[in-house]
Amino acid sequence: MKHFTSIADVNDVNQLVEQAISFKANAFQPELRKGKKVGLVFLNPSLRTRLSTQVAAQNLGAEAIVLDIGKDGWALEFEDGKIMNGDKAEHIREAAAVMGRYFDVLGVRTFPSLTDKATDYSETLLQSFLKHAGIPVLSLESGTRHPLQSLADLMTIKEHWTKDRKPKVVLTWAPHIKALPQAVPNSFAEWMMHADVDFSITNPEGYNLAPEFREGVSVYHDQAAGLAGADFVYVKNWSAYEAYGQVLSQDESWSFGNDQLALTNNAKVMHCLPVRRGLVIKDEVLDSANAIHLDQAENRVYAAQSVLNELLK
Ligand code: AN0
Ligand code: CP
Repeated sequence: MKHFTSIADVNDVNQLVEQAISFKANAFQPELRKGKKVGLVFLNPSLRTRLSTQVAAQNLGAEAIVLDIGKDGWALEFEDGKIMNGDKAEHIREAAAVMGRYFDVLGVRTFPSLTDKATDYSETLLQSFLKHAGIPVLSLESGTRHPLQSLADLMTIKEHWTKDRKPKVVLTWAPHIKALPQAVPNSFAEWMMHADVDFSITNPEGYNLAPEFREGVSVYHDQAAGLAGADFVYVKNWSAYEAYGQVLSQDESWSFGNDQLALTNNAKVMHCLPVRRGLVIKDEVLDSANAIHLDQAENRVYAAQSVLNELLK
């Protein structure tokens, strides 16, 4: 594996998940990637990704160094051929190349603008890092995807599923007061489309994901119909893709509570976090035995460890 920016970079998804599960049973193996250096660059906030990736690197004997580039670095210019007489002090051509000389792997978090669909969906920022760093690049969530989250999610589903039929996995939209990226739901859908599960999506009209992230997937605009018989429900807000970046609905009847849970097959309820309690998922569900969001967050360590172990080979 050369980079880790989407499922397309992975040769063997099963092997990556199995390796993550085996790291969970035996996490501290500091001889494996001893002395390697991982740079983690954040253009946006993070709790889990930042901490779990650092723990993962330590477990492998590698060192992770974090740069909050928006706060502590020079303001970056991404456009080529510009005369830089504005507020940007450094070009990505130099910034990424310099970091490429310090580290063995470079992790990057870049949220989408949610204003310019073409720029976001062509992954302009992530592509600039890929082009100029000259070392393996690890997505810590980009404009369109969050593959470390999706790997942890797949691992969590695998851990919790004991029956010998395919689980029914449903991704449901939930309300939020802000415009959030489509990266988490896009990525979850992409990984579920490759997994041995029966996958479908439920979201209000106007909230369909980009066509490439729902190809061959049933989409229900009636949440009750979508949730019927689910074994796993992944709850997430996202902003509209078609009316790009807009909040078209804040309909709290889509908040995930006991009424929704009752429609499922006693489903395990998932969320990537951070979650707004009461709005996205109700306390009655988050504090119940059905909720497995903390397992997902814990598994972020082993997902990152599995990926770093490959990228640092
Ligand atoms: C971000 C998102 O929805 O993409 C990060 C999730 C991992 N969430 C928020 O901004 C609340
Ligand atoms: N789930 C997730 O990526 O969380 P953070 O934004 O806190 O890293």
